[in-house]
Amino acid sequence: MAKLLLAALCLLGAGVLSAQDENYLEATTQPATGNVQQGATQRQCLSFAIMRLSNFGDTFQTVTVRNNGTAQAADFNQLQIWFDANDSDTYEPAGPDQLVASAASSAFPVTFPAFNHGIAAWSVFNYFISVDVAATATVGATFCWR
Ligand SMILES: [Ca+2]
Repeated sequence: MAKLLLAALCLLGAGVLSAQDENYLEATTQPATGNVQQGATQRQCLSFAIMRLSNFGDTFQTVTVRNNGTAQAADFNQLQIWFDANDSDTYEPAGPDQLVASAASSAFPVTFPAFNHGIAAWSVFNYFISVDVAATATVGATFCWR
């Protein structure tokens, strides 16, 4: 009976491996702490990667951003998601990195409107999130992204 159970577990394990179809969020990172001028646009504030473990592609469709700092909706105009199109791990909004979606300012957490960005099979796609700081942002307000 023990041998039969072991064989059954091995088959179950093989089945799980062959049916692998998952996405993983790799560690998020923030730029070094520093000051940002009022009215600054497209300032990188967060980066993350999605690792796709599957023989099939998938579609990335939403992001929700939280702020553990003191900045409020009036302190920024919009957030944007950028795809690291040249896989350089460097934020290059002037090109070749590509704008994926924009979210207008609102109270945190900010959820981006639905978008569709294809992720290839067996890949790691890097993304950046940028902020447009309001010209009238509160001096001393902080962004601490999650
Ligand atoms: Ca890049």
